[in-house]
Amino acid sequence: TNIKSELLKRMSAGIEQPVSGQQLADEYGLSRTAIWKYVKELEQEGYEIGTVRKKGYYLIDSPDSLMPAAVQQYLQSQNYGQKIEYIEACPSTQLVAHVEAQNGAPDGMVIIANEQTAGKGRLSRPWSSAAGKGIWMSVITRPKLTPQQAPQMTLVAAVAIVRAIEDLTNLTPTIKWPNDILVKGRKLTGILTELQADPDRVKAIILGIGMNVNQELEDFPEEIRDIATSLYIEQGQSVKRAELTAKVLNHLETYVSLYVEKGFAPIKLLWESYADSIGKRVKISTLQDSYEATARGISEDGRLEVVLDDGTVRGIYSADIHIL
Ligand code: BTX
Repeated sequence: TNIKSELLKRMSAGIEQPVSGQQLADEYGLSRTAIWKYVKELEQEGYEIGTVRKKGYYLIDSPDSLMPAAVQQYLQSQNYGQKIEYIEACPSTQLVAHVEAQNGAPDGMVIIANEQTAGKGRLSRPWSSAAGKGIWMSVITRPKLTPQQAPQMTLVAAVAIVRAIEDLTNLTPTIKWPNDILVKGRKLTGILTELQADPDRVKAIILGIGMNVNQELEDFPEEIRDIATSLYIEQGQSVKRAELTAKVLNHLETYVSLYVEKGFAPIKLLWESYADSIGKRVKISTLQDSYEATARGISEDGRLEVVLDDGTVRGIYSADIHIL
């Protein structure tokens, strides 16, 4: 995989700078035939590869693949994404990630599926995860945090995802507390944060990230067509999922370390700069009740602060927010 992602990275320089199989073989202590086999594997995965006689290989076209090498060629991270388990289809990557985490998966290991047949949101709501159209992944993280600090990881992830979208598109997404990333008020991405912990120590935080990338409206189930959107719908142009995945992982690693080292304050600032509900009238629905208030900001520990009509301030740990 390592060599495949290196090959992809180098071959993307195009026909002007073909990659010499001999040189790569020498660098990695392999035979030229071994390199050639990797090239054949990539062709089988849908890559179109050209050869210049006596010079080497170059990339003509790449599929919209999420296979490990496709993602890893764009990584700049230490740990995040350095180990990827790719699954063609599964019920939910969260379930796989929980088992992997229990079995000792390293910090930053990623489970990616091309399709989820039972993708889930919060409170066991369904998450539509069409084949080949989005990024459905679970990132296993092992930050040094207390269980009380875990919910803020949702906000850390939201900032990382917005930055990645800004890197690759001209869109300006907003964040709706706690876990939605919206474009023009429609849901582009959802985050599901799950925890494995002792009473005083986080063992693993599993960040489930669902991003709508190349769907057309008809790819969504009818009941969410007026609330959901994708990057393709918003900008009329498709995005290579592998590159976006890598950008999310690069930013995520940076912001998680920032959070662990400097606390929530720097994340809070970034988060608030993307937030769309601050200062607005909102309806708050929890499992117990539902009421209206004005959103004021987020607290030092990531709760949403709202001002009730009688002037009292309340900090909310978890709820669904509807902007009125
Ligand atoms: P949520 O509870 O905030 O959002 C779920 C709600 O969003 C659904 O009830 C539905 O109305 C709407 N919805 C469903 N599918 C989509 C979609 N594709 N786009 C926009 N809106 C939708 C959000 O929960 C958290 C989602 C996390 C998904 C990831 S994917 C990888 C990982 N595996 C897994 O099973 N879940 C996570």
